[in-house]
Amino acid sequence: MQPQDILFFHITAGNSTESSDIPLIPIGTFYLADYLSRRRWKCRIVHKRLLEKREGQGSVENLVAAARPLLLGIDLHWHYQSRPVLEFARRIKKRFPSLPLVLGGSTATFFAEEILQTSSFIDAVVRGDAEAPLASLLKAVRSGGDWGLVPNLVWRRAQKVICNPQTHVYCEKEFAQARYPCLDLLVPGKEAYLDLTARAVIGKEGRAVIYNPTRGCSGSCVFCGGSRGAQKLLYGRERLLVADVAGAMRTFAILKKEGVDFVFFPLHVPQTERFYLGLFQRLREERFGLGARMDSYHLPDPAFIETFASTFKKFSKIVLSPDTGSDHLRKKIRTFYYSNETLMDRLGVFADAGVEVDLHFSTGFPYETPADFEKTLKLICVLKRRFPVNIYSSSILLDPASSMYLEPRRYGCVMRRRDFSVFTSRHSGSFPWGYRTKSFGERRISLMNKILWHACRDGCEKKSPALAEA
Ligand code: B12
Ligand code: SF4
Repeated sequence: MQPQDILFFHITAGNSTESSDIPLIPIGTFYLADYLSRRRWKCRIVHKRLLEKREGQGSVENLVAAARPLLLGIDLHWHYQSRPVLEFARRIKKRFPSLPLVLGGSTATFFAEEILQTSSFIDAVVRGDAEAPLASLLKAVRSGGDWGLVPNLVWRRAQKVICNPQTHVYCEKEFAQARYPCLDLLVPGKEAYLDLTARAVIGKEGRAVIYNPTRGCSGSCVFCGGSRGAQKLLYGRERLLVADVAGAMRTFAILKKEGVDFVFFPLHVPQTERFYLGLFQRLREERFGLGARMDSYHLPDPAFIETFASTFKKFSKIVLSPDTGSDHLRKKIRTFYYSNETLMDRLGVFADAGVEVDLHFSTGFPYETPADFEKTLKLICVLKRRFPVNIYSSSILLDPASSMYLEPRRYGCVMRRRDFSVFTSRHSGSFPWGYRTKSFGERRISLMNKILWHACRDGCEKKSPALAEA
């Protein structure tokens, strides 16, 4: 490895491609690497697990020693990574004591001061968007300049934690100039990462990439750490940024060159539908012939579904998250409401258009009662009988910065603890919920998750062993 100015490291929470093991690098890390490269800073993005799998124990230390970077950046975006990220940072600091370590991402942002207070081996955290702050920090490290002038930085001077003002917020102009994704910067190489992404988002081999044309969200789902309120708190973002189609086509030209055959798009909010319709038209005109998966938090309308079907290859899919089978509860806990009846009508449209659908349900929501949980199980049963859909359960683990985390009492919830140790403790794996609701304690929520998992797999065909236990 040639000398580098900054190495970005991604640390997974486990070894599988399950989303809770955080196999994927935040897409923002690619934007950071692109931003810095265009300003002539040399950087690489290292996927630690893939590197060690290919080159064995000690390869990380060898790589850092060869690259001799000015700075080492570690993403701590998903709270599930908290413990492994801290363990990794401690290990690197021990071996390279004079190398400054900087963290960033949603979770690091939320707990920035606490991380600096409790982990002496971390030198700084960048809060929120990190493009300009990292460029400014690199300059300060290289010239021995004052870290006090770096925007968004939380750092330590003589044992004291200092929070510089959070003045940098990513803007439309920067978005329009970005060249995403910079796959050539990946270590141990893009092939392994494209394949890992395919396994994580479609569950099979391929060359897949995630493309998000937005920053921010206009929704306010109570359990979500990426909602409008969380965006304001963590990133200082006042509104949703949406890319333009011309900029997006620059990304798709890169994907074509790289032989990418599958793209994952988030479609959380309805405001992005217009952008996507424009993009799909260009992809059709230029005969891209891609497969696609799209995760949607609202219910796309019939015209959108038809357009999706005519743009992407067969077996492309849309993933919906009705979350609960109770209309009443759905209305209370999330934005972009639709009823069970509308959902079932729309599933007919999906089936007619030949678009595959995955549905995700969960439990342990504030306000949820045993009757609501029953409705979820019943709806799953009906859906499995009537529609050719795949149904999955996903646990809601309390996101820091979600409104449920910030104001538990407002939602009738009680938090076990509210500090960073909730996410770094040894027990966080076995009892990760960390809260109780008015109707359910942690054990009950854990049990309901098991029942839900069985219902999603077996429908009404089999009685869940967990249900018998209950
Ligand atoms: C698109 C998306 C996905 C995509 C793409 C993920 C990816 N690879 O980035 C998919 C569907 C794969 C996904 C999966 C998951 N996601 Co998701 N996802 C989102 C969503 C909708 C948008 C994120 C985004 O694109 N942001 C824009 C990019 C450009 O910003 P960024 O990546 O954050 O990067 C910026 C900063 O974080 C920082 N930064 C990033 N890296 C680094 C590194 C350093 C060193 C520094 C200093 C700074 C820094 O600077 C960047 C640029 O300014 C958000 C909700 C939201 N509206 O934000 C949820 C969200 C981020 N996901 C979440 C979760 C929980 C998950 C999953 C664990 C499971 C799940 N519920 O789906 C998995 C984990 C998958 C994995 N890592 O392997 C939570 C995170 C809560 C938390 N704090 O832990 C969120 C907030 C909401 C939610 N509940 O879904 N997700
Ligand atoms: S879950 Fe809701 S609040 Fe969170 S990103 Fe999706 S639409 Fe926005």
